[in-house]
Amino acid sequence: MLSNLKAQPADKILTLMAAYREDPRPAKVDLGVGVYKNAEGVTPVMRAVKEAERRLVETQESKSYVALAGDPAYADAMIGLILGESVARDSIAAVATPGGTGAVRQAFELIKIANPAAKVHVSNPTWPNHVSILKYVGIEAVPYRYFDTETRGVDFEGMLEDLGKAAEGDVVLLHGCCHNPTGANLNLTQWQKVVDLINEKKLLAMVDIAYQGFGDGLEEDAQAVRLVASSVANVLIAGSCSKNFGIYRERTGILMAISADAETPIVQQNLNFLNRQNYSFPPDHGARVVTTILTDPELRADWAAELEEVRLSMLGLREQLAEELRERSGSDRFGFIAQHRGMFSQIGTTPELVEKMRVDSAIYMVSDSRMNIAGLNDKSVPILAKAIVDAGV
Ligand code: PLP
Ligand code: TYF
Repeated sequence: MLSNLKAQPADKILTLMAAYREDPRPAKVDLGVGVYKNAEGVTPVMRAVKEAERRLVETQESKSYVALAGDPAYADAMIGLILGESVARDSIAAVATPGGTGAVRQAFELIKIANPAAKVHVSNPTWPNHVSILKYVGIEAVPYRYFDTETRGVDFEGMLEDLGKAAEGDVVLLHGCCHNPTGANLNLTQWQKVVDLINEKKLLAMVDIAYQGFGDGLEEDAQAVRLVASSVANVLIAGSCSKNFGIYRERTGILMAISADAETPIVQQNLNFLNRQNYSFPPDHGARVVTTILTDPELRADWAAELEEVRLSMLGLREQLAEELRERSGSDRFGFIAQHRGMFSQIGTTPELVEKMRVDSAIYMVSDSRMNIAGLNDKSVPILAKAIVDAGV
């Protein structure tokens, strides 16, 4: 029976990660998968995470099951981090999930239960997993215009025009900050216009926030999701701790649901049900580490300080690369790299030129021309700038 199986489509980001590993060239530059790396190319365990884990090892008395929704203290801490005081706690249903991906998956499943006819409108482009999970769950993904390949900013008029065609009850999937893969983001005035449209058309807003603290700062990056959460009737939020706590492999995420027209306990019960159907109790270790950090003022301050260093290092690399490209190309056409925020920038070139940079200069960028800024350092910035200009981007 298993002989019926056919090969499944591969993830282009993970495929690239494998190709990079196999490349013997010593000067190779990995700008593929979205993992933070410091100047030495290391993805460090954050100081506060180490300390929280040490405390956990010393004090944890049991590894028994916790609860289907995960530890309530984790939900409280994450709601505080993402939503601040923007929404009353008792109107939020929340469950711990295996990573932000687990939250995305269950959000789609909740949508399928609540409204099987709903379509999910996704930015063009978006994180490839959004599209593939939607397909797998059996929900139609409808792309809306987002990235302007001329300006490398947001095609905001196109976005509004496309979202204006959504039907009542449809879902608009938005990246809370640090858009993946483009790096181009809406400003708050634009967010307000999107919120107005969502309300006017009676749509559900789904916000995926996986990079809080990587853009303009922890609070700044949460402004959009807080605006949506406090002004749209039906909101789903998929949060991830993988990047901002650097705990990728611990699989730590959260799904929140806020509804003005449903009873929170019923929504909560559905979220718990989905956890039970999919994997029963969610992973606890990463969630407990995060809770320990967020609820201890000293650890929290240390974590926020280290995260700020990470953010500023990526901003510095953006500025350095934009400047290097300005000098080498003799034009300002790469200025957008310093305007983009988060881990990624899509430079907006063809898969052929991306491939050329890989073959000629051992530069590994995703075929859609997305590069992970954190994969750079002082030495590789000039190499990349030269490769970009030599390739004729
Ligand atoms: N959503 C987006 C847009 C992402 O880029 C990621 C990537 O890591 C995630 C969600 C979820 O990541 P994870 O499942 O590792 O927490
Ligand atoms: O976009 C990225 O690179 C990260 C990591 O299937 C990632 O979000 C990439 C692909 C994938 C899961 C995570």
